Amino acid sequence: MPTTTSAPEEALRFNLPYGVTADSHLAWHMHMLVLEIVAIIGAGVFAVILWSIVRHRRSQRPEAAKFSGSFWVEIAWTVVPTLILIGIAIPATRVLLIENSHPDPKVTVEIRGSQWKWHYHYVGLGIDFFSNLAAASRGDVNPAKVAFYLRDVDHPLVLPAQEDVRLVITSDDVIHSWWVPELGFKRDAIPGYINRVDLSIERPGVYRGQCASLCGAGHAFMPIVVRALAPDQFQAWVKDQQAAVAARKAQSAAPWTRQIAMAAGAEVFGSICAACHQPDGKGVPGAFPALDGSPVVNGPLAAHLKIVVHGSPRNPAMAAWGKQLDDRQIAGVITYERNSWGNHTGTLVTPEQVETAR
Ligand code: HEC
Ligand SMILES: [Cu+2]
Repeated sequence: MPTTTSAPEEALRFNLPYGVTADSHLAWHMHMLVLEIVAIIGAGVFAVILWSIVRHRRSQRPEAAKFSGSFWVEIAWTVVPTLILIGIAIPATRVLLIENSHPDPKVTVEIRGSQWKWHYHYVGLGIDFFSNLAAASRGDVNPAKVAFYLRDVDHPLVLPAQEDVRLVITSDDVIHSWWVPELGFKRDAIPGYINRVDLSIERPGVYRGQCASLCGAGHAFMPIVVRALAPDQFQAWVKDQQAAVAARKAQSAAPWTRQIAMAAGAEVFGSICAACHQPDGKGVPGAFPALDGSPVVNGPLAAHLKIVVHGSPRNPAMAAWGKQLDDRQIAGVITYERNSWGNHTGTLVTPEQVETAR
């Protein structure tokens, strides 16, 4: 089985994608082999059916022949399918063995699925972020006017091309599935269980996929975007990210002001909460309550802190964000909610208040 980098002629629009990893090419060739065998068998079976219909039509042979049993037919229809299955099993096993033998990776990324976003953690690099549905696909928009409607994210998974990469995949809540067709695999993200995939992407580019396991109301809203960069560009990206992390650390030592709280809150709200409560805070009637004008948001702080930190006891969609966000992020987002849209409580929530509420 050859593993060339460019798609052969047969890789037409409606076929399985030829992909950009060795595994996807192996899977593609396996798929073509089986497709050819199946096509030949199909043609043979239909030829016999057609021939029988024509040959034994009523005007030719009204009387059916009466016989039973045939030693050689029994032998043939046992032996021939067995040989076909063995003929498929040998190359298929070879592909599986090749796919499971990989060198140690240069980069390892831990992927966690959660309702309804992906969390990427670059092991040992100190880089960590959530990947959410892009804002342009949210709310009441015209899909025809949005490039990559429901197929774009705010922060793509950035990986080096031409280098060995390991992905370890798990979930924080229900079963999700991480699937980018051009990478040639799909792996379930299962809570309490870690699935591993090793890959090397042949060339830089943007590869898109989505969650492939029905995981609740927001299943269609957790796409995947992989941006593969040339190795030196990837190193530059890692440096940038690490500098940003350092800058954020330095900033978190700065005094907590209303301006800083609102900025931190706007970022958290836009990347996480807006998916359900909508960017304008109006929610989705019947599914997600409006925060604009909400009695909780405009009422006593304790109850507001409680639902954001510990989640809703009635509806698991409103998760315990205390587990995913730090004190400054939660203080920020609550301050933001209490002072945005039509809400003018004037409250400035501090990280210390969040810590006490945990
Ligand atoms: C996956 C959807 C989802 C996301 C994301 C989400 N929420 Fe909620 N939220 C809900 C639902 C559903 C309720 C109603 C819960 C109930 O009925 O008890 C709710 C209720 C609330 C309430 C109470 C509002 C009221 O009037 O009862 C607040 C405040 C709130 N959410 C804040 C947030 C914040 C802050 C974030 C982001 C950190 C967030 N939510 C993210 C689904 C979501
Ligand atoms: Cu999912």
